[in-house]
Amino acid sequence: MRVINVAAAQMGAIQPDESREAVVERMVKLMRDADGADLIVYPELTLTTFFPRYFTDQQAEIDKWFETSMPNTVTEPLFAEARARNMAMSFGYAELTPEGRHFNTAILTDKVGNIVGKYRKVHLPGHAEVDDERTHQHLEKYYFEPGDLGFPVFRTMGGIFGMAICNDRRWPETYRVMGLQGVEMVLIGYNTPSVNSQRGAEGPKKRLFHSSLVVQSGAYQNSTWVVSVAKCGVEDGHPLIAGSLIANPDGEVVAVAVTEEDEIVQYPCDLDDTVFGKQTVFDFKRHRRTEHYGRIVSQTGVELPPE
Ligand code: CDT
Repeated sequence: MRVINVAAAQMGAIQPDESREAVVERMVKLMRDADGADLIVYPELTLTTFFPRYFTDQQAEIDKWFETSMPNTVTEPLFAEARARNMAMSFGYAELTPEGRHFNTAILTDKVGNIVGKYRKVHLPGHAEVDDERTHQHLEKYYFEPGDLGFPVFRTMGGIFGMAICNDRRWPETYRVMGLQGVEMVLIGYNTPSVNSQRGAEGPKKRLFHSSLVVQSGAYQNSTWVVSVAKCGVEDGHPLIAGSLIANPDGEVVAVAVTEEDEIVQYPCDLDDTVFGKQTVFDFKRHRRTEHYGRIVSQTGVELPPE
C-alpha cells in the first residue's frame, strides 16, 4: 500500500479587492482543517479573484495580479505552515517571469516545502479580445501565453504526480501524455463559470456534469487518481461552479464537495490502486496502436473527408 491522504481544498469566492494576505489566511485555515493530510491541493489562480473576466490595457493593472517569485513574502506563511505540518501542497497562481512572460501556473511542493514541480497551463480557453456578444468575458488568451513546459510528471512522496489547470481537464491528451509517463495522481484546479457565456441555457447542472465527466474518464482511461479542485461561489456577481472531487483509478468519485465555500474534501488514496488498470486494459505498451494516431499530433482543426 502507498496511501497518500489527500485534501482537496475547495475555495469559495475571492472578491477583486480581497488581499492576497487574507486569501493566504484562508488557505492556512484549510490546511489546519485538513489535519492528517499528506497533500493539500488548492484551485487554479488561488491567490486572487478570477481576473481574466476583466479587461484593462494598462500593463501595471495587468501585472498586479501576477507573482514575480514563489514563494514570496505573501505566501511564505503558507509554506511555513505546510512545512510545520509535514504536508505537501499544490496551488495555482499567475506567474510573471523575469523575462516578462505571463503564465497560468501551478506548483507542487514536497512535504518540507521545496517546490518539486511546476506546470504552466497549456489549453487556454476564452478569447484574446473583448467580445461584447458574451454575457461575461473570459480573457485568458489575452492575459497568458500557452504553457511551455508540456505535461511533466514528478516523483515525490513515493509516487508519480502531474498537474493540469482547469480547461486542460477537458482534453484527453492532457491525461494521456502524463499517463504515458506512468502518472499515478493528477492534481487539477479550476475556475469554471456556472453559465456558458455564449449559451445561457447551459447552466451549473450541465457544467458540473461535464466537469465530473472529464475528470472521471481521464482517471479511468489512464488508471490514475485525479484530484479536481474548484474555486467557486459568486465573485463580483459572477457565479463559479463548485463540485470539487477525488476520482479513483476506476473513474469512480470517492469524495465530493457539498458546499460552494471553503471546504476540505479528504480521502486516503492508495497509489497501488493504479497498478491493476495499468497492467491490464490500459497497459499502453501492449495495446496502443500509435500507427493510427498520427492525426492527434499532426492536426489541430477538423479535416472533413472529401464530399
Ligand atoms: N479557467 C478555465 O479554464 N475555465 C474554463 C471555462 C471555459 S469557458 C471559456 C473551463 O474549461 O472550465
